[in-house]
Parts: sequence; structure tokens; C-alpha cells
Amino acid sequence: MVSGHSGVGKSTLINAIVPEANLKTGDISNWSDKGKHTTTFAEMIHLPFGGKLIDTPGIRELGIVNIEKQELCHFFPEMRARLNQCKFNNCVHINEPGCVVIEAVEEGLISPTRYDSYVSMYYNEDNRN
Ligand SMILES: Nc1nc2c(ncn2[C@@H]2O[C@H](COP(=O)(O)OP(=O)(O)O)[C@@H](O)[C@H]2O)c(=O)[nH]1
Ligand SMILES: [Mg+2]
Ligand SMILES: [Zn+2]
Repeated sequence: MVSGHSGVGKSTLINAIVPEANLKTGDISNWSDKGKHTTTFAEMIHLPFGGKLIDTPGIRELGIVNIEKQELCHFFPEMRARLNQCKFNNCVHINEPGCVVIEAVEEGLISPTRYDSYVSMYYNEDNRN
């Protein structure tokens, strides 16, 4: 399996080994053309000399592309467990009053690094480049 940051040359490398794979490359320059909901998935290539290779999209593509901001918190179990206790039922746990997720972070019940990851994923969605 080939994994790593988007644009480092994974697909190009596999194409060099197996030209028939004909994988799409050039993620960096084409990034802005990609719709937010473009399905990006891992692809398995059968090597003509035996074995298999799996090309994977970058972490950000893989993890966030089909997640709506509103549902991102559902992927954090420690947040999901508290969601229905927030004051607003459409709370996104960023700066709302009465947010039990933010309270749990302040009380040390949710790890600040996990919450930071949540916030950066929340904002990265519109910032990718
Ligand atoms: N200069 C240079 N460019 C490369 C190299 N490998 C890939 N690229 C370019 O980097 C861009 C991203 O490559 P790609 O294979 O799509 O990366 P992936 O996102 O890791 O699959 C493409 O425009 C490639 O042509 C390399 O070894 N040298
Ligand atoms: Mg690729
Ligand atoms: Zn909340």
C-alpha cells in the first residue's frame, strides 16, 4: 500500500512501475477543480509480475471529502456521546453558548488535542489547497 501526503508522487511512481494502471496524477495543480464531493478512494492494482499494489488518496482527501461540517463531530465518539445535550440542536461546537462539547474540553473530559483536530478539520474543509 502506498500512502502519504497528497502530491508527493505516489500515483506517478505506480504508473512508472505499472504503466497499464494509468492512474490519474497531478493532484496539486488540479486540486481546485475537484468538487468538494468528488469521491476519492483507494485503488488496487494487480502487478503483472505478481502481487498487488494499493494506491491511496491523501489523508485529507480520504478523510474529509464526503463529510459535511454538520456531521464531522459524529466521527469523534467522545463528542458524539454528548451532542444531544448542546443548547442548539445544530451546534457545531465551535463557539456556541451552551455547547457541552466545549464545556467538556474545559473540564478536561475531552482531550484538547482531539478538539483541536476537530476544529482544524472543521475549518480546513473550505481551505484546502
Ligand atoms: N518534479 C517531479 N515531479 C513529480 C515527481 N513525481 C510526481 N511529480 C509530479 O507531482 C504531481 C503530483 O503527483 P501524483 O503522482 O499525482 O501525487 P500523489 O498525490 O502522491 O498521487 C504531479 O504533477 C506529478 O507530475 C517527481 O519525482 N519529480
Ligand atoms: Mg494519487
Ligand atoms: Zn456543541
